Amino acid sequence: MENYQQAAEQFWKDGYLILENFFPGDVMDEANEMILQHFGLDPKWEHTDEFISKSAVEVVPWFPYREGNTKLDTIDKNHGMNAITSAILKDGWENLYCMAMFSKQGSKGQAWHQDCPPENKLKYNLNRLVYTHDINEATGGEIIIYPETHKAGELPAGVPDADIDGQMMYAPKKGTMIFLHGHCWHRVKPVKSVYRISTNFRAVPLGVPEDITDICVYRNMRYKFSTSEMVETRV
Ligand SMILES: O=C(O)CCC(=O)C(=O)O
Ligand SMILES: [Fe+2]
Repeated sequence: MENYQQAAEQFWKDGYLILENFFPGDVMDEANEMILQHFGLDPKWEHTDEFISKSAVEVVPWFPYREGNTKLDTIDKNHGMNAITSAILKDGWENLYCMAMFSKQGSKGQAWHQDCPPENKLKYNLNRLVYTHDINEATGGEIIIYPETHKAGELPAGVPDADIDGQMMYAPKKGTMIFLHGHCWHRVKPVKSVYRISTNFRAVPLGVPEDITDICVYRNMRYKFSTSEMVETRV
């Protein structure tokens, strides 16, 4: 997309922006293969059993750069992706981390959440999600987003993965890129295919602390990943 300004306006209106065919197929295939080799088809859960059962989140994260693996640089340094990021985060931004996510067949996906607490509107993460393989009705694992909720405050308490009127469902194809505000309510549908991979090149506006995504807001709790504890129960 040449018109970065228009892209940024769309993002700030909706809380997200979906760009299809953003990355070439061969770049996606190579990235997907590399990530799949890391995980295999049956990786161990990273999180505690309590978290998995309570949160209705079944996803295993991997941070390749923390291991000195720079094989995703073609994506990380993509000019268009970073130019749109600069248009969205006008006052400057920096990379937070790159996180590949794996969900195995039959897993629940991810329940409704906000990636970080919404109380301070200036403190948030920007998800830059890249899909390295097709997601469709057969594979499951669609992403559901509730438009404009980056301005709506806290995700209401309730059933963790129940439909909410007004939600929008998307099945990103290989090469799709989604910019998504961390306060915007979102979830991932259960996975029917052999695996589901997505990769998040997370960024933050300048001045946002690097532990911004440590506490995640679900409909039934707030969870702190660094200490593996439920810091709030919600009813
Ligand atoms: O994998 C996806 O489609 C969304 C993952 C997600 O919720 C996130 O990275 O914050
Ligand atoms: Fe998320």
